[in-house]
Amino acid sequence: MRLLVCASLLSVGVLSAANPIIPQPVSYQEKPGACSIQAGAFVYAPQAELPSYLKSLNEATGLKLRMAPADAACAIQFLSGEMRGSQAKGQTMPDGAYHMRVLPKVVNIYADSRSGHFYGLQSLLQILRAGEKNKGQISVPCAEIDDAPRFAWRGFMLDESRHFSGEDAVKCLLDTMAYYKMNRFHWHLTDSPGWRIEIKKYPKLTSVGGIGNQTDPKAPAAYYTQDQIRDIVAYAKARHINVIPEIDMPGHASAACRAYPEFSGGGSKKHPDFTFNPVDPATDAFLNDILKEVAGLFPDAGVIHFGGDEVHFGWDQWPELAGVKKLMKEEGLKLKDIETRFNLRFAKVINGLGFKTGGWDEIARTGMDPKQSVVFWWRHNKPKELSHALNTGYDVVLCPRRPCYFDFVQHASHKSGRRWGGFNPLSDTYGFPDALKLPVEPKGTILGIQACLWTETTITQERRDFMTFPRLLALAEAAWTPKESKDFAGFEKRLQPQLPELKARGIGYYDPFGNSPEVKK
Ligand code: TNX
Repeated sequence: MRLLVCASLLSVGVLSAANPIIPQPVSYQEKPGACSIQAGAFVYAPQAELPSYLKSLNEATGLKLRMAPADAACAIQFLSGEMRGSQAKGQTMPDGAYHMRVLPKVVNIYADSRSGHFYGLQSLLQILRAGEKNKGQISVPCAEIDDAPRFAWRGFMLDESRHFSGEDAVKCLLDTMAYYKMNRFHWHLTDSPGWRIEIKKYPKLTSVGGIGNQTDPKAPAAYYTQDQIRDIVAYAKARHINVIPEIDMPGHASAACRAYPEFSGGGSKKHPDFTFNPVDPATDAFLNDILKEVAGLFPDAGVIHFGGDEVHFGWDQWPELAGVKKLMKEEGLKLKDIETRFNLRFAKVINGLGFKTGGWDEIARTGMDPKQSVVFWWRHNKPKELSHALNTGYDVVLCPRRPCYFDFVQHASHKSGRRWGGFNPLSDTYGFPDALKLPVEPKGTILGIQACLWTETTITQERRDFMTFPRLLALAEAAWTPKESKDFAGFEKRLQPQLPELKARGIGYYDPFGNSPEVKK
């Protein structure tokens, strides 16, 4: 069905260029001639990868490709970088990089990393899907492709607290991210409306804290069990995606405080019980226990994100807490200092568990150890916070509300979703971060870019898809493709045939080329 749709698009000439790949490779050179892959042809790949590669290739082509017996002539080969010949010059190809030659009789994919072969495979899947299908074979144009990622961090954040997506939707998302070479899934698992991760030591976090969401405070408890979390982390890992958990503190904590009121630091009128108690040893012990379980569930995450955002929304009652009162009086501390002390303590806890501490850009002002932290710059209206973080030596993930927040509307006619002096059309997401002004010699590194789907206004999966796609493909290309190879008009051309593919995978989207009605809820 999927292939038929692509083939019919080809025949009406929508695909004007031979290169169908998203994200756009560093270089794609079409060569004379074509390569035909026959049904039942052989594939060579490192043994550990072969079964999953064959599965993906056969799902995409229906050609029943097979494992190659020794010395058989193969139609598709995954080889080491040095085998690409004289240009290799004994140099190891960097992580994620691959080189592909589509020759008349064989497709060779060279890489020196597992991720490089995996990304070469994704490109080949897209090439084959766009190829001409004819009587048990698929014909594709000969080509030479050189490719490597622009940024190491190509991320997407999903807010599961405001509205819960669930296991199937997350796996579908991971499949799609991998297909477009994205590699970081930032999982916002806790926030005020609901706590979504099982913690064995504190079962009420999910049995009580898991109840409710942004639109229905009585919605039945929804959360991931630890088995489900492990399963999803492994699923992501098989697709070269690293899952970064976020446990938001000391703000955005109402769900946890509903379950265990003894650890609440109070809130404000608008945000009741918004904070954890920032000065109570029992609350510290509670959060320590939680982080320890989280660390065990995400052994390869590298980063545990502890939020740290918008605490002032809900610290109105802090001065009434005995411990805070004392510190304010005896040491002259302000609420901001109390918050900073809390952050420094928990950054150390996370580092002690063997992870870097991730936090929203507020944390760059707390004096946390730059070598042990990752700052997520989100306040697009505060470019100084970005410069400050980079000049102080923090590594930064760029995810400014504009143009990276997918809860913002994407078309002028759309009514549902955020705007803030504008909105986030496809072209803005695509163009990011090329026009961003950056410090000249920053001490810290820009790790990459990330889109964030906050789900206050996305009640259904249909609407979450509508807000995510096809902007995620634009983000994927912005994160992968070097500035010099980016071209929005070319992207739009390559995007068109991807839309029916998304549909065939059961994924909804906003159609920027047609008149798709807005999905409002
Ligand atoms: C700000 S981004 C938040 C989120 C909201 C989002 C809505 C951030 C660190 N905090 O809690 O969901 O805006 O756009």
